[in-house]
Amino acid sequence: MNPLFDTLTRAAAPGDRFLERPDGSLIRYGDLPGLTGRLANVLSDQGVRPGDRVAVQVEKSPENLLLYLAVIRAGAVFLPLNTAYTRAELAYFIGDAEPALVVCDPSAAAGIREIAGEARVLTLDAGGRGGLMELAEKQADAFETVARETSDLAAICYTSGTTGRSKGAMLTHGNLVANARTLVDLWRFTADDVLIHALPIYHVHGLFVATNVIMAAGAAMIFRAKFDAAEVLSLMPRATSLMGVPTFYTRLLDQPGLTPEACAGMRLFISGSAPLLAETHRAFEARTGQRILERYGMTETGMNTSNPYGGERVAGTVGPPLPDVALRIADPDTGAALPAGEIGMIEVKGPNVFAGYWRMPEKTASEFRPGGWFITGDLGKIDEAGYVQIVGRGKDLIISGGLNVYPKEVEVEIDALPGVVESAVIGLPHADFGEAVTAVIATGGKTGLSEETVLSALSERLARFKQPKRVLFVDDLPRNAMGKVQKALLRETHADLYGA
Ligand code: MLC
Ligand code: AMP
Repeated sequence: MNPLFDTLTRAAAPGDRFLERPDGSLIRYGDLPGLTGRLANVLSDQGVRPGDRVAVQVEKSPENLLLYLAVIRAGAVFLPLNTAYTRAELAYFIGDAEPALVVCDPSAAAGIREIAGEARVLTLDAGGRGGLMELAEKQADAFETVARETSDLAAICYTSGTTGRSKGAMLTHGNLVANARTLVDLWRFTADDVLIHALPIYHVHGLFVATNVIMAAGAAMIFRAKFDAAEVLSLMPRATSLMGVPTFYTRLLDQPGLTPEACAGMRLFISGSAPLLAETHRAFEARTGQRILERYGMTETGMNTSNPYGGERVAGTVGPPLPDVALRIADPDTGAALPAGEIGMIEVKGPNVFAGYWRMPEKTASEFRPGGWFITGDLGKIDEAGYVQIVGRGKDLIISGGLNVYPKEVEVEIDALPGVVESAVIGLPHADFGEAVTAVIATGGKTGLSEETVLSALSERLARFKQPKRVLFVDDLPRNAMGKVQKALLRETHADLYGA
């Protein structure tokens, strides 16, 4: 038994559609044993053994997804990496995870070989071609699926941390299977569904929520390399569902063609990864007659709460906990459970909760309370109807277009630049990305440092989405009586910077 591979590949009949490529050609569920078998044979030939990590930084393609399935089938651990990560960032991930194999874009291969250490390096390009697929073509279809326990690791997904050091969240077969099955039932996915898949597959939303749920239901997806609002709108008549970050929905609202008729065949629009403004929820309903279903999760836990399919989907809330997830609101300092209606730390427990941070037992221990409650870092409350409302973040986190940016990571890079006394990185309201990363730099009254110099210095060091959209200069940063930088004041002062 291989819990995750079996769950993903056994729900459909062999002739059922799995994935429609941009050129209209299809992969059917019956093609998967051969396609993943060949890739799993390559992995085995390359020396990838059960439990080994396979790090993958490639453009989104159906072959990228097949590689994910092959890694799981071979009993190895899938380690997806955002394509925006720079070489400096990659060096850390590879050093920390010690993968047996790294699969990357051909344009990055030479650089990655320099930092790959013992790992083998294979290539896969945006068109699904490269060294990996050339080797796969020479392989046999047959591969004996490696048996795994539910407690075995299926994936490691890196998330940034408050300290600026990324942590690898270890997700087990059991975590991913439990969450996929729960969501299939809750959101009523069946083999008749067709999902427009326009999210990246290097983060849990596009990889586990979208792909795993669709496959566990034996449903189909229309697969696109990236989100394009006009294209997604044009696909709706052939689809039943869409999963996206709030930016998808604000960009769809800018499309004049977004009408009730255009979405008449769609039964479900799901949003998550960042707060969906109640205003967006209402505007979308006014334009389409459909209420977006908002859910809440994170890399470490998969999905925790969801607005109901049948019941009331309440704007500005993320709904009740999933049926198999226990959720409580606790005092952030003491961990004592708080009564309904009070604001505190959201803590969760359930089969979805990860197995800890890779090689960081102390960090793992500090994120759990006695009794096994995982501290999410999100602040919220539960209303009388049992719906969870997220009211803020205990963690100093910016979410831009559904991607997390920890200010510390950006500040460390800025502070290292000549002429910088110190910096504060904050998220400011932005109409497209929800929040925009913004740097406020103290120069101590000296001049000479420009926005361009700072941005160009950061471009080699940080992924594009982490780089500030604007850089502001001040003589000194505002501090409170305790000497702490007043980020709230900076956010207030510059709230209108992007006119959102
Ligand atoms: C792209 N850019 C971003 C950005 N995405 N900047 C800040 N934040 C982002 N999210 C940069 C580009 O590099 C480009 O830089 C410029 O902004 C404009 O790009 P664009 O063409 O408009 O962006 P686009 O490619 O359309 O991407 C926007 C997006 C994408 C929102 C569609 O970021 C996206 O798909 N986000 C989803 C992320 C996701 O999957 N999150 C889930 C994490 S899991 P330049 O060089 O042109 O200036 C999770 C758990 C859970 O959170 O609960 O789900
Ligand atoms: P990540 O580390 O990328 O998995 O991001 C997880 C974080 O995204 C959570 O801890 C929340 O802060 C945020 N998040 C996810 N879904 C929602 C949502 N529906 N509303 C508000 N915040 C969300």
